[in-house]
Amino acid sequence: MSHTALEHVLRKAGAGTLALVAALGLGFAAAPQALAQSKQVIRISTPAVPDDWHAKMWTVFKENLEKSAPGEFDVQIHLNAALFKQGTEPAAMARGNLEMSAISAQDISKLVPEFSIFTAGYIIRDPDHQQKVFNGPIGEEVFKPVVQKLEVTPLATAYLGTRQVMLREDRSVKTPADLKGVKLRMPASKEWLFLGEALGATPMPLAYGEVYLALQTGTIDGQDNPLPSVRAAKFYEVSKTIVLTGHLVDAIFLSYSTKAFNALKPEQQKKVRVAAEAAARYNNANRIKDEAELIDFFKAQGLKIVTPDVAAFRKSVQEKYLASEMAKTWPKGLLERLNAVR
Ligand code: KDO
Repeated sequence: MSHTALEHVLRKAGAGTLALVAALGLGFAAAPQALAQSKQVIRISTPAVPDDWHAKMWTVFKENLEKSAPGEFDVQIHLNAALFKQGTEPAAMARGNLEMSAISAQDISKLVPEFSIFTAGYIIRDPDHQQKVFNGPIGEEVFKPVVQKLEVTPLATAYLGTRQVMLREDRSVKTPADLKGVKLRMPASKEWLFLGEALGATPMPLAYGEVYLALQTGTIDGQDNPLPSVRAAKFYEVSKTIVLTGHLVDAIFLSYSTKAFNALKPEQQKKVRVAAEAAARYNNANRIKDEAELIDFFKAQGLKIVTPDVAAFRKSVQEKYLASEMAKTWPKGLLERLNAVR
C-alpha cells in the first residue's frame, strides 16, 4: 500500500486507530505526520473580499496545483486582509512570513520607483493592452528589479478592473474641477494619493476594509474602485453616484516570495506559475464580463450613472503625472513603447 493510501485509510479509521497503531509500536504510524510535514506551505494573504473574483481566483490556483502536484503543497488562503494588512504583503514575503499575494503597482513603486509609470492614470488603455504589456518584453524587463529589490517574484498579471469614481451623494461631475473639495478615499500610499489629487479631489488615505463604514457615516465623500469590486464589497449600498472616469486600468501581480520560490524544485516552480496563470485568466475573464454587465445592475439599485468629459480628465491627469517627480524616474522611452503596444 502506498503511503498516501495508508494515510487515507488511517485517517478514515480515526484518531483512535492512529493512537493504537502507534502504541503497538508499528513503525509506519509516523508516516502520515511525516508526509504532512513534507508539504510546501503556501500562505496567501489578500485584502480581497470573498465574493470578489481576485479572492475566488486563489481557489482556482489551489485546485490547479492540487491536480498538477497532488499532495505537494498546502495552500492556505487568507482573505479580508486577515493575515497581513493591505500593502504590507511584499515586506512580509521578503521576510519569509508569507509565500504569496497579489500586489499592486503602487506597492512595487515604493522600492522600485520607475514602476510608478503603471500607477499613472490613463496610460494603460484597456485589459488587452495591459496583458500584452505585462506578458511581453516590457513585462520581462520591468519585473527584473522587482525580483531583486522587493524580493518577490511576479508570476502572473491579473486585471483588477478599470477604476471609476463613486460618490455617496447625488452629484454631477463633468470635469476634474467638479471634484474640488471632494474627500476621495484612496488606499494609503503616496502613489495612490497622487492619483486622487490628479483627479481634482482631496485624497484621504484609508484601508479597503474601512471604506464601507466611512461611506456610510460620511467620513469620506467617495472612493474609487473597479465596478466588480464595488459590487463584491457592496459599496453601492452606501453610494448614490458612479462617475465613469475610467482613470486607471488597474493590475495586481500574483507574486511569490523570491526566497521561497527559489527553494522550490524547478518542476514545482513551473506548476506554481501555471496555476497562477490559470487563476489570473479566471479572474480576468470574469471581471471583463462583469464590467460589461454591472452598469445595468447599479442602475437597478437606484444609482445615478454619470458619463463625464473623459478627455478633460485624461488631459488634466496626464499633465499632472508628466510634471511630477515620479515621471523623472520613468525609464527613457518607456512611455512611447507602452503607447506603441497594440
Ligand atoms: C483598494 O484598496 O481600493 C484596492 O482596489 C487597491 C488594490 O491595489 C487592491 O489592494 C484591492 O483594493 C484589494 O485587493 C481589494 O479589492
